[in-house]
Amino acid sequence: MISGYVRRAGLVDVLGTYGRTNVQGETQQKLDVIANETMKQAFMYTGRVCVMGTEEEAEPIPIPEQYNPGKYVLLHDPLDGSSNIDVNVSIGTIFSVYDRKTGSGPGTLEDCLQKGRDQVAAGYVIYGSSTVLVYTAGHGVHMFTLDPTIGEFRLCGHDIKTPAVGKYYSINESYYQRWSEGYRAVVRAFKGVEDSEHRKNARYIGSLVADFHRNLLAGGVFMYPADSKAPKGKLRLLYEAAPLAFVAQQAGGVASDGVTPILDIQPTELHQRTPLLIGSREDVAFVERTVAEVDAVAAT
Ligand code: AHM
Ligand code: MG
Repeated sequence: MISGYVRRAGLVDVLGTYGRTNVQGETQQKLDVIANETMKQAFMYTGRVCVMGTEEEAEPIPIPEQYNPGKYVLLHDPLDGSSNIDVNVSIGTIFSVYDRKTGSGPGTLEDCLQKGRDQVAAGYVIYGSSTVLVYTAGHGVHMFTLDPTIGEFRLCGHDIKTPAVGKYYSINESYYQRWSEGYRAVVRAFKGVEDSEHRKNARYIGSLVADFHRNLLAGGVFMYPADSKAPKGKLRLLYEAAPLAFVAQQAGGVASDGVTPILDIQPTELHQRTPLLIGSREDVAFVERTVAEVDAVAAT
């Protein structure tokens, strides 16, 4: 349903802002609101979910008793990268699933605040040149393309693995002045300023799902570090970083906040932010090592 809205966005009246801001103070696009309502309607009455948490709402949404709250917790970013909607750039839906912690009845915040390591499933849908679903339930990463002629998702990639070293680095380089010396050194190395040993091609769409998806398939590292303006980073742990970290891990990649694996961070808030470093194993290790070394020297 979300894919349908996104595909027709220029034709039906769903482009532009909604005239409201969400809990993080960001302007909501009409499609953000539509995607959020679609997710809520789709999962409210299934009997499988006990609580939902979404980027678009401040508090968790418990499934009321009369709709038979189920055993799963669903966290999602219904439409990530929504600032790209009006210019027809790929956007996506990210989801994360946990077993509930509370015994029965409507779920609570406690059910939502679990470590990424405990996810039972996670993935995303990317609305790109085709609509593709990528998910893991802890047994590899699988990819399906929506075939619009039959309205079904068809398997197009089984047990996907990401290269250990990638072709691409992805970061919003306009924040260079705000980064620590460590991240500046990393980006200089990727640009081949001093030597070409670590040189890579730069790719940055500004849509996390699209940047992650490209790097998953072609190999690479996506970075959204903490900086002087966003000391905790921008991206959200529970419905952006953790689900993609689970997919990355199942594909042989890795994710951290620069120091701690994303999957080991214990959340304390629904909308908690985290720096994010995610992608090919050796590339992430190189970034972590360089940042630690250079920042340690810069601190003396
Ligand atoms: P959103 O959830 O409000 O769409 O914001 C998240 C998006 C990510 O998709 C993307 O990686 C990031 O924001 C881009 O941020 P920036 O414009 O600072 O580079
Ligand atoms: Mg988002």
